[in-house]
Amino acid sequence: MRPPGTFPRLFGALLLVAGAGAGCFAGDGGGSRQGSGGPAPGAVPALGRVVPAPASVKPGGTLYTLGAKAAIRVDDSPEVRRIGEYLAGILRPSTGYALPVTPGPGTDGVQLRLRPSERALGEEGYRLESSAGTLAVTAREPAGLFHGVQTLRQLLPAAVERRTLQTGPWTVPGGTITDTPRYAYRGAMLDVARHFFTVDQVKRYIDQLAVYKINTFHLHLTDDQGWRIAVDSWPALVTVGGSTSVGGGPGGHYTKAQYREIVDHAASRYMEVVPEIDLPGHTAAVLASYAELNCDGEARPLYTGVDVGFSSLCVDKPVTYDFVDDVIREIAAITPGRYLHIGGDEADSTSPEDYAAFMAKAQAAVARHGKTVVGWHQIAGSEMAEGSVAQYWGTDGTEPGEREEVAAAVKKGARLILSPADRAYLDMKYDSGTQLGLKWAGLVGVDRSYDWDPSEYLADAGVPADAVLGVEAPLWSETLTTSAQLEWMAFPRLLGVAEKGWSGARSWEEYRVRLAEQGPRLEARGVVYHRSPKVDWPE
Ligand code: IFG
Repeated sequence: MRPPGTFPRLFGALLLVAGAGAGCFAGDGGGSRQGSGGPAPGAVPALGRVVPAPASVKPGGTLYTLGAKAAIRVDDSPEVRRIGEYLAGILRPSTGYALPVTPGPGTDGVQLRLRPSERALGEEGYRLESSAGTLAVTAREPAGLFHGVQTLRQLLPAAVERRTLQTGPWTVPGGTITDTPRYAYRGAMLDVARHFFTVDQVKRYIDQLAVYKINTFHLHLTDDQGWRIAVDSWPALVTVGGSTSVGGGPGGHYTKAQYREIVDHAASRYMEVVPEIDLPGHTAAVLASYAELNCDGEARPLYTGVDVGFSSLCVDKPVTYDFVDDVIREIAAITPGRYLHIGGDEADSTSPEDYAAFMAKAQAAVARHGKTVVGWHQIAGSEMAEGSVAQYWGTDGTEPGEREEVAAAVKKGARLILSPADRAYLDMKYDSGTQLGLKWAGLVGVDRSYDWDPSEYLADAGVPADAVLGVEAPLWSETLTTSAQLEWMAFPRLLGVAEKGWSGARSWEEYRVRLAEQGPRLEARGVVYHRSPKVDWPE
């Protein structure tokens, strides 16, 4: 349980004044120039200076230079053409080149080609070939082409990311990259309940995640302080439950059309949206919206603090299950993805027996409406539905018993998403100077955030590597209200979690050289990021 407290309004004023420059939210004065050793930049071949690290990098041959007359040559399919236009949208403003997206054959210019016969590339893999006369990205599936485009943009000079005309030359190191992901689930979560973020703010975050091959976007839509998604059968959830936020500021919510806009935008970046309706705890906004959902029939006041664990739906009332089924039915109907997250965390005001009974019914509702259950790992304390997924958010200090409960669920077939709070929680303070964020899981610097191996992480509890679907980086918003604040907390640690998901575990000393090169690229894209003193950021 985290200490009580409210979101000091001071932050809003301070941070507005500070603006969006990197390092403006830190007490540590931003990055330092001197490094602490580690391999010289030369140790990472130019072709391999990509995050996440590609599976296979074979530098060689001559570099490719993008010329003013180049075309982007694509298969004659709407989806590949759209990926071509996405790439053109990145390259045209900075190069000033026309870069027509041209369907049909032709090997000059940049090629984006689907090769269904390339089975080894799988759902998301790609091959990138660069030489004097060729720059080609090939993949078995469109998602692979899209990920290959993210690698291509990182191999071009950082200035290519700017939206104004830059001087070239626009070169790509020579060689071949063959790349496939280690894990199928590579996620990032945004808490829009503690503080609301608009559709455009969410789309901006999605676009930043796509650069690092994140493929799952978990939207934490409901919590004690706010219900953020319209439900036709229970309208007061947003008119009352969505009317405020942490600190008592303005609330907000998505209409179904706006939620669909987010889902479609994520899909255009090959990201699956996982909506979370946190139950039976974290439900103060629900209990304030509908008197009948309270055991005593009395509506509760809206809650704008930051405590957790004090709320629970009324497990004994049949109307609770009408509510649960209605909500799950309506959210499932507007969610094309496979998963529906039902939370299950910090239900400290629900007895274990009631929790198990509630979770059995809630999971049945998810299955009834055609989705696969995801829950925070406390769900392992109930009978987990067939094929369901537990999202582990423990820390190095988590009780062995809790880890064993998760391992027992895995033995019965549950799968895991790993989000260790003292590694992957992007709302943890970087260091003692960090003004934003929380520290209940400890201070999480960029190096500590990178210091774990998903395949081994729960091995001592008996969890085999193949039980891990992947990783996810949650960003909780108790202390965050603007995109600049989200970005400063998320970047650069998100890059390390994305690498865990795509590349698996690698050495910090090698990674920190590649991470340093991402600084100018983040800056060129206008992303606010923490210039951690643990990284030798270039000038
Ligand atoms: N734990 C709570 C979140 C949020 C978080 C902030 C989970 C699963 C602490 N539950 O993380 O609601 O308050 O770091």
